[in-house]
Amino acid sequence: MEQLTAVHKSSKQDTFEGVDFYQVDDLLTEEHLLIRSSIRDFVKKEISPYIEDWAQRAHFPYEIVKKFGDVGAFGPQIPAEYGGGGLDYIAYGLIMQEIERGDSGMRSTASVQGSLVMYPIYKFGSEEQKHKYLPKLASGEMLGCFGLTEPDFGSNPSGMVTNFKDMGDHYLLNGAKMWISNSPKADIAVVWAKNEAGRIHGLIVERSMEGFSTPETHGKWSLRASATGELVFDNVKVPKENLLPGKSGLGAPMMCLDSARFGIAWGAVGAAMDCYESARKYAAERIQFDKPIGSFQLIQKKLAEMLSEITKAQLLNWKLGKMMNEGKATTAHISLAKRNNVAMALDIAREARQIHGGMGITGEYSMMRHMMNLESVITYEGTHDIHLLILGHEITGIPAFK
Ligand code: TGC
Ligand code: FAD
Repeated sequence: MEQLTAVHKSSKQDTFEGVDFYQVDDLLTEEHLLIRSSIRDFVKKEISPYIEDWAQRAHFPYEIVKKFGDVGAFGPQIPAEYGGGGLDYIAYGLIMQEIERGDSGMRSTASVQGSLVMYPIYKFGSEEQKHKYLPKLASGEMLGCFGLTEPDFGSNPSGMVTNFKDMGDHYLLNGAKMWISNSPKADIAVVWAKNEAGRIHGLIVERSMEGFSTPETHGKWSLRASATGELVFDNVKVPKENLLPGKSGLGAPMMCLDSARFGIAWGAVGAAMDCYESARKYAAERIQFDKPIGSFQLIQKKLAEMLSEITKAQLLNWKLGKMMNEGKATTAHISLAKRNNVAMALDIAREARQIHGGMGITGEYSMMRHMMNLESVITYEGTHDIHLLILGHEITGIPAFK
């Protein structure tokens, strides 16, 4: 249970200056660099000093929602006329990278809002829905969540049983969703459910609707500063104007996932950079056998491999971002980056933890928190193996998931 103690502000200074071995910054525009710098400063001021305390107490800092809105972290890729940032996908990726350097749970809050709530409303919503919800979601006046996964349908969402019936003047929604980021605090949920013909549609469900509840999931060892919960629909009357009219079928939520998985591919690099930087500094300072541990070949091997993997992932992200901007990126392209970069970040978090020895298991350093967070990141938005199967399908033309 959350303790009612005052927030403990870390006295440690966040001095992160980036990792750029291959001068990838040369590929970015002035605008990209400015955006990254402003989000980096935001993370140093609003996340780094408090995140250890929030995570230890499994506390979701609701006040961060408005702050994310103010700094432009919600829907940067959504056009400005709806309150979004009107930015390109590389800018969006950089924002996710910087936030996840702070914490994957914080990035979850931002990427769910931008890619899984604002994006479907922008892409498939009516003009009325866009004007009603998008500016408030962009500013952080409203928080949203995305309900696709069910207790019995995770990797296989097409089997979902949550359903709605046409009652003439409204829809009647029944069923349950599980593992939903932001759900306990969300004002609205974009929910995927089947109609009487078994066709999947998106519906906007508001917290105030009778029969709708969002029980919180407790006891997580991962993403502890992110609020996760269920969505329970017990004969919820949903107004007909809350159905997203623009697209039906599994392809609709899958398009949202393409955008969110792209953000995760960038976010994971942020977590990896934070772990690498911490390990590099610790290796220079920690003395064993009368020398800095960074002078030992085995430690140098770990650091060299970390930097190599981060550099490859940065280049992968930049090229994928260009392809997203040009409308050329496919689901398989995005799967490759999400799968590669999250596994890379998890490996780096584990290796960096080892470089810190016993100190690495404490909250004095960030690696253990990143490592546990990344166990969720490697599972959500398609597990590591599901992304491998998406690539296998692309290569062979044969879907192996069923
Ligand atoms: P499949 O037969 O391949 O496709 C069914 C229909 O969907 C279409 N489609 C797409 N359309 C557009 N864009 C895409 N990316 C699409 N992917 C599929 C497809 O063309 C087909 O259309 P039609 O008209 O022919 O019917 O579908 P399948 O049932 O075999 O499933 C394929 C599989 C396993 C790859 C897919 O279901 C999958 O990706 N599963 C993983 C589930 C997943 O990623 N869940 C994520 C839940 S949300 C979440 O985790 C948020 S965490 C957020 C945070 O905190 O940051
Ligand atoms: P399962 O699908 O049961 O998979 C279990 C294992 O079986 C995995 O290793 C998987 O790779 C493997 N497997 C499954 N099918 C196959 C196959 N065909 N071939 C080989 N191996 C297979 N969902 C949302 O809708 N919205 C959210 O906001 C959201 N947030 C989340 C937050 C957290 C912290 C977590 C942990 C999850 C979240 N999810 C969310 C759910 C997430 O997307 C699912 O957990 C994920 O898709 C996997 O589903 P599952 O947990 O049911 O695992």
